Amino acid sequence: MKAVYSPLHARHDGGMELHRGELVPCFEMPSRADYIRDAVTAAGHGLTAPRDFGLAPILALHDAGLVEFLRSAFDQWKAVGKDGFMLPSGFAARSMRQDVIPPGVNGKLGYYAFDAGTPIVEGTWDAAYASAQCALTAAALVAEGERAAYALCRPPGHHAAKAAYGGYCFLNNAALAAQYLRDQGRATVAVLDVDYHHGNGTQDIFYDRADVLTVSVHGTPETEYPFFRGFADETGEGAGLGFNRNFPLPRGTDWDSYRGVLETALGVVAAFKPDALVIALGVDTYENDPISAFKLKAEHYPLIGAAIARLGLPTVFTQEGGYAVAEIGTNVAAVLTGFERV
Ligand code: OKP
Ligand code: ZN
Repeated sequence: MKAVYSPLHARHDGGMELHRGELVPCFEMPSRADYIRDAVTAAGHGLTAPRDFGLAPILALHDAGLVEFLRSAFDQWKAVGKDGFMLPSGFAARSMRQDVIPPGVNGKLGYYAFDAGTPIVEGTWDAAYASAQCALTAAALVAEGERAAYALCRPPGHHAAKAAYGGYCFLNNAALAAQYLRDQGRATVAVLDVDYHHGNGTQDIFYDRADVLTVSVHGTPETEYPFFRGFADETGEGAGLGFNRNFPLPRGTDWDSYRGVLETALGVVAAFKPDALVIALGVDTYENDPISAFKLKAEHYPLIGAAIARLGLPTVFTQEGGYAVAEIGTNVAAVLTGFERV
């Protein structure tokens, strides 16, 4: 399948994240995309550049204030004499006002971010915008008749909510792909998130809608990021009630435990009878991932791809996590190859 790739991802670089009490170089680093690009190319998936769909699809899903902040954040940072990377230092947690949008850049960081692990650098907007266009382009390829397409999104997107960013994510690439397919006449779309971390942003964006089913299989928020979303009792609201499903799994989950839950999640997707599918594809379920705790091995990624393919749906893959950098490319390519062999 075609792999949509932009070199602009590399502009998002140089940030540090607050990780378990220490400032460390961001695990979500540019070399991730280089390894993936090389591996998917070697596996025969041709690279293609993204088209530019502009800001309209982004503003259709995300709060205008968030988008304007992401666009101008680093300029605001420079205007107060700062350089390097931006992290928030205070959040609107319980007891704080939720209705105040602070006028200053440090307050806005805390208003729009939900963690201190997602640095903004000078090139972050350019990279996030290009990443979103990669997802939209992959969705367009599928809308135009391709069986499947892969968006090599970096930065990732599945944690980005309507009006909040975090978890290395700024714009929700998988949601943009799903909405694009809806806008092109697919009446119903499912998003299945197989990243190690709960896809809280995608859940948030579609939580009150019945036309887009969101399903996520992930490390339990009882111990795993993002901690405050991803529980099994989050099933949607209003018209969307019953159209969100979460499958939290404990640390240490191996393939023997994972495979059955994946089949259950795929069964939920199949029962919805969607017209198209978006896979939020993280390979941080890998046994050697430095920030995750599942035990999947390289040999299991083709099986995941094949299981997805058996749904028989037009499918867009968006790249999400995966931080065992040297193995991320081969694990991603293995999913795509496993999919195509069915
Ligand atoms: C992104 B994706 C917070 C650090 C927590 C966040 C992990 C984000 C994973 N200070 N790290 O789902 O792979
Ligand atoms: Zn993840």
